[in-house]
Amino acid sequence: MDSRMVELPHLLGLSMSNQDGTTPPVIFVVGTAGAGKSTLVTAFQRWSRFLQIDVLTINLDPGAERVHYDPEFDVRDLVSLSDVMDEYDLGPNGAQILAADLVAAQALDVFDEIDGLSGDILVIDTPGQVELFAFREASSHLVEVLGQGRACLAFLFDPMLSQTPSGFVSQMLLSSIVHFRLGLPTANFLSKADLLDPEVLSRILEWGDNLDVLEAALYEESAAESMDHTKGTARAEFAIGQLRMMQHAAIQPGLIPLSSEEEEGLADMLTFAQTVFGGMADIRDGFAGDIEHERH
Ligand SMILES: Nc1nc2c(ncn2[C@@H]2O[C@H](COP(=O)(O)OP(=O)(O)OP(=O)(O)O)[C@@H](O)[C@H]2O)c(=O)[nH]1
Ligand SMILES: [Mg+2]
Repeated sequence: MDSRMVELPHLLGLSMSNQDGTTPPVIFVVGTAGAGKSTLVTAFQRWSRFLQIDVLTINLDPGAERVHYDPEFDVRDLVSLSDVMDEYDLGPNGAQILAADLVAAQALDVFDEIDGLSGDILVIDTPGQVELFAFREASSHLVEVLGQGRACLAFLFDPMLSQTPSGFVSQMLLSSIVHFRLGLPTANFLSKADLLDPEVLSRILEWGDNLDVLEAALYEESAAESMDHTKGTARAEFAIGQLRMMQHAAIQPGLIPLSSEEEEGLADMLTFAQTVFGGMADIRDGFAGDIEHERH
């Protein structure tokens, strides 16, 4: 679908509003399958409600088995993955792609469901396959319609994949590709941080902060993995070349630890959206102390 043909909701006079009449920021939660996206939406909604922040949520994953948060709109009401598989005789992957396109074709109907609602922030859960969300033209359309020009991305790094330097770099690359595809401000979070030993956690965070340390770790990993040292070095050099390019483009992961289990990093996610788009002044003033307390 050509996004230039899309009639944007604000042009149609539709809009969601905040308590102060402005459009609330929208956070799309993205990451590889099982990275903890849906659990984060649940934890964020629970945590925010406790702080009396009015969080609206949407489920955009037609393949979700269970949803534990309380969505304003659930895409499964519009498209069921098993119906798509039956009707079009597709396997689960083909059905995901078609389902995403079917949903995007009805983006304005999705928007109708949330139009007129008021809330402080909208958090959107996305399908497991991040490449499906990032690479389909359909997703750009949804982001445009639902994001209303106030959207950002929370990209979740999988904690298990992040433990090796090459796994970590792969996720940095994936995050920057998603950022590049959707063109939205992106913050990177290290998901399920509670599962990592403190030393492992601080090593990963250091990789996120200091490319030189990551570079040394990559060389070490390549040398240890490969009997053929030239091959190992070539792989490390490829990764480092990519890193330098990202550094040059000022794309730094600046990884933020996050745990839905322990409600860690949720304030950082809120702060990120506020920093990018402003707004929520009353809430920030009223609850800054609590949020600050939560962060330490
Ligand atoms: N310990 C711990 N486990 C978590 C955390 N967040 C998620 N999990 C677990 O990780 C698994 C996957 O979480 P989901 O929230 O379903 O991940 P998802 O990214 O939505 O997965 P898909 O939608 O299937 O791609 C579940 O078993 C969660 O209980 C966390 O912060 N800490
Ligand atoms: Mg999910």
